Amino acid sequence: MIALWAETALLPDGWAARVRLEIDAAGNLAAVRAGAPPADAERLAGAVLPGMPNLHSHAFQRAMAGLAERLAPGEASFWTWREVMYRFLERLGPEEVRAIAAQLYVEMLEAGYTAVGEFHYLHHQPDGRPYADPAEMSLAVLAAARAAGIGLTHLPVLYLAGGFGGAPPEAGQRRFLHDLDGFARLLERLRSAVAGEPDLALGLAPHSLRAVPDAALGEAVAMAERIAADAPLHIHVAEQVREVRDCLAWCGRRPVAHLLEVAPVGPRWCLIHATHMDDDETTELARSGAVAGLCPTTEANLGDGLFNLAAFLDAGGRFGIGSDSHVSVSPLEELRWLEYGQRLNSLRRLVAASEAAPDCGARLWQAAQAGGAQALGRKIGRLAPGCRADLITIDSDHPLLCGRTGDLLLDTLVFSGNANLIRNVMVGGRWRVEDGRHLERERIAAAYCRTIAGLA
Ligand code: NGQ
Ligand code: ZN
Repeated sequence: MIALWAETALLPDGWAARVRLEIDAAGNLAAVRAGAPPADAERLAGAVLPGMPNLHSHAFQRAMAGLAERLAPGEASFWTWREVMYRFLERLGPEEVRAIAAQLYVEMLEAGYTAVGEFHYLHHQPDGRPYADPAEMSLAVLAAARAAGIGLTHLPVLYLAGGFGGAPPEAGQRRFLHDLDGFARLLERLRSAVAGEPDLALGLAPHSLRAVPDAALGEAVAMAERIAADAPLHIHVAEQVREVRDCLAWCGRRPVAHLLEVAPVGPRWCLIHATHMDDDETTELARSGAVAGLCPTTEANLGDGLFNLAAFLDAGGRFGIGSDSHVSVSPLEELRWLEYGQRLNSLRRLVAASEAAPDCGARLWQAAQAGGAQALGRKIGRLAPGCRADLITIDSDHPLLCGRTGDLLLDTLVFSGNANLIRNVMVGGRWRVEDGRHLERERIAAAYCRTIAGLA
């Protein structure tokens, strides 16, 4: 049993003073008490928050940051970026994926993310044949999560087609493809690979409506149910205007409307990039209880468009954040971009705030924490008994935060926290970051740099 004590901490009901946290041997919070004396507990400096879930990651793309910012002849679009990305991944095998993911997860932890949803589709060898062990790439991702000590929901991706209506896949997509039997075997294998590890979980991700025809989507839902009744289901849904157009041409419905029609979308679902929705789709998605998986820095980088946040929140919608392509690895930047996009577009301020939650930064942070935890299907995102002991401490001594407490501290952190103000990070009862530095930072960074140098 470990006991921690903090001057102030964000609990499910709001900020509390003099908080004692007891953590059991399995890494779960056993007791959380406000108004407690420090007694025998380890005293934490600064304010304590639950760690932030990062609900959408393609880990390998971290090593591509900055490599798609040079104009080639013609116009640059999401689709030309995707070609660059397909060429980049040709050079990656299991060793590379493990080194990149470990480095990324170290950076995530230092930035305050304590859990990640890894939307994993780089399954096979460059020529499309499975590795000797067909789960090899997934196992590399799990090994990276263990090495860095981040909580991980592994979301193996089902990918069958190159476009709506079962269009044939492109050559660049052959590493992603399975038939349904092969995919079911992969899932079985991964079930045992994560069993007994409380910081690892398994879900499933049909890549998109483009890549998974309706009938197979039904099969995917059935397979998820065999993992667990509430296993997370993630899907890319309506990121690009062209995707919406193509979907309309194919089935007569917009992507979110179509998904809501053909799949039992509910609280265990996470719709990544629900960017382009009309008003009906926005309220229907909110009512479904599913999480909108928003990735504002990637969506900005790729020229996707803006999510309709105000209407979605008004309808009671839930959202979480992901760093997706990892062009940026910072929950603060995701939340800030989410709000600033809305302000620039609507010529208003404090779009995410409401009468019940007037502090904009605090509302964004807490909503993303709850939505992210729901989407990852693990007991995280709350400092409450039974949840994983995943927490971060904020450097309240930094001049920027001088005199700031409670929701004003979160408002300041979200909108003005540029220097990293996160000091210590714990996952499942173990400290992984101390004084702003991951305990394995040097070793993991050196392995990453060696691997990347070998790619050139
Ligand atoms: C992905 N990424 O799977 O990595 C996608 C691009 C696609 C983002 N959408 C590929 N940001 O959607 O076909
Ligand atoms: Zn994605």
